[in-house]
Amino acid sequence: MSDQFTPLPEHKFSFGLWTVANQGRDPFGAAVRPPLPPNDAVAMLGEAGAWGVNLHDNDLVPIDATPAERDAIVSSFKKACRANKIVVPMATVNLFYDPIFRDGAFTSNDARVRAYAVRKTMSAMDLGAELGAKVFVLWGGREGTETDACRRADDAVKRLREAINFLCEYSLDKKYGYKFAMEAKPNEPRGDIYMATTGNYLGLIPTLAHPEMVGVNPEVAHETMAGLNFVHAVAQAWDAGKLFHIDLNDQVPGRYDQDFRFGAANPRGAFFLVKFLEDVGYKGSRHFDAHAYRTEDYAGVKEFARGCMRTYLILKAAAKRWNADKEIQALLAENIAAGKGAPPVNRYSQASVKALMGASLDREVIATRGLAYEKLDQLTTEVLLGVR
Ligand code: GLT
Ligand code: MN
Ligand code: MN
Repeated sequence: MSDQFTPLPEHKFSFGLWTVANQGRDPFGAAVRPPLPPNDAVAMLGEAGAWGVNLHDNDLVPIDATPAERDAIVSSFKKACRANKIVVPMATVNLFYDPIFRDGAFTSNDARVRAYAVRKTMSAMDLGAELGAKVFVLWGGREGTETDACRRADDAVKRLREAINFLCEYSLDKKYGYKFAMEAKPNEPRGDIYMATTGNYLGLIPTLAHPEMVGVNPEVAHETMAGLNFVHAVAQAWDAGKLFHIDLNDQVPGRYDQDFRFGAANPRGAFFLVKFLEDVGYKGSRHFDAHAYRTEDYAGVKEFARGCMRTYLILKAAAKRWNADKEIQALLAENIAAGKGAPPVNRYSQASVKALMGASLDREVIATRGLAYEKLDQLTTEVLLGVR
């Protein structure tokens, strides 16, 4: 049955191969689902109505595959994508699973590890380019510490910068046209990760050799783990022209890395996020980096994938109602109108200083007027709960 919340290619919903094929392993328990081969995962995504699939190199090609094995896997995967009308908008590299990365990849003290990590990333870029990916995500999950005795933290930052610069040159050299999207996380699997928040990356990017090629991939769960407001991080990235990708999922603050279905934990936060992305006209993938509960079989995984997309579209419809709500818009407009006639401070000049100094700005009067945010918030709740 299709309704107004049925996903379409134009919605650009994508999933990581590692998300739907996740077998439900956790630090305390074994896999609860049998392996799902990549081609079957693509078929499932096609049935669920997704548009794209994203992958790490080793989600598709085992780390020890021979070149001939690699080529056979890739050509059969391409066929599966075509047959299921699924594209590969983003690729990434696994720099966290293999024991060689136990003390980091690009930031490791061991130059052999750094070299291996850069070379592995170059191969992953080749793979992504072959599949049509234009965005390359780098998640530095192991780029961190348990003890800061191991290295000076600014050495780690320097090494990270060198690696990103090297990889930008490789993309230029090969004419891959990649945009790199850097993904932050505060901790897990390391005690502390160097690039803890999206803001950290927004600070690093201008120091790179090719800042125009590098942006961010903020993840709901990761900023939430850091106790931060996700929409604010996304908004700053957007304002900087750096929102190259986004990882949608959900997370309760103060818990383990949950990667819940989008909107499962904090539908209100998800609403403001969807409203932001739709209001500003974000054109990139709506990528779900989430896992089905460990209680599920693959029928449940498919429900999980459908749920992520359906919730996004329900919230998008709610955002449209919110924007069209006369009472909500009137409250917002009244707050803006209250400041009418104030001297502008958007550009400095002798005239603007003179106007500013001469203006009457009565702080007591200004602070007296209630802002009606209680009403605004209640109306938002009513939109969200479907009674407006
Ligand atoms: C890993 C992590 C995610 C990253 C992926 C990209 S892999 O599952 O938890 O947040 O986006 O490397
Ligand atoms: Mn992620
Ligand atoms: Mn995550």
